[in-house]
Amino acid sequence: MEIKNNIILAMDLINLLDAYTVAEKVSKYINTLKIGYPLTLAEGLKTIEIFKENFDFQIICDYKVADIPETNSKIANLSFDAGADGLICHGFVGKDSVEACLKVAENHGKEVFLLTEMSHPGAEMFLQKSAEEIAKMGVAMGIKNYVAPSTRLDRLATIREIVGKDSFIISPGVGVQGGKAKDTLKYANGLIIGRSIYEASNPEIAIKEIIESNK
Ligand code: OMP
Repeated sequence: MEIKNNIILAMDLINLLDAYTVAEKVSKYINTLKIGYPLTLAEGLKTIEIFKENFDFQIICDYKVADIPETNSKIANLSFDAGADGLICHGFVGKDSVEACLKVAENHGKEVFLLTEMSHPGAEMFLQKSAEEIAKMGVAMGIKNYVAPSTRLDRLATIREIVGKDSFIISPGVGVQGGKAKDTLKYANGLIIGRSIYEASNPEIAIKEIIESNK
């Protein structure tokens, strides 16, 4: 996936009009939106089509899919049928559940992003202990795309080492959660950024500043 200016906007506003207004302000600078539960539960799967058709954005659906294989397949089919170009899936549920997402993605000619370790403090309690194994499982399964945290660069570096230089890592946590854009891009191919952009008084200036700071 080609990510313009290495920025994926996490569109976690819960009102379509507000989200649309932000998208209009930043669409010159980016080509990828991440849509998750907040906007989907508030406004429905139709939001995917709206952003694809009106802006030509690629859409990564962040449903952190984490269920039994049968249910994962249904979620993946609904996401890709709605127009998703990528889908974020949890790895801790194990190989069969991830395989289910992968199979549906392949049938649609779309992509799975495997979530290894999360960016928030609570990830240290349980998920961090399995993150390296999750990344290794992804490699063994032939997965090319990963999500790993910008808030712990040592962990991001370790995950990069495991998945290899040719894999594609997108990294959340830049901005409000404390991660730094330029440092993160030493290890990641793309930054997932939400509030620092959509809550800014001027999202266009905010995104331009992030782009400048990456140089
Ligand atoms: P901000 O913290 O507002 O920049 O948003 C970060 C976005 O990345 C949100 O949509 C989170 O749900 C998402 N995210 C994380 O913050 N941490 C993770 O470990 C994984 C994700 C994700 O999968 O996108």
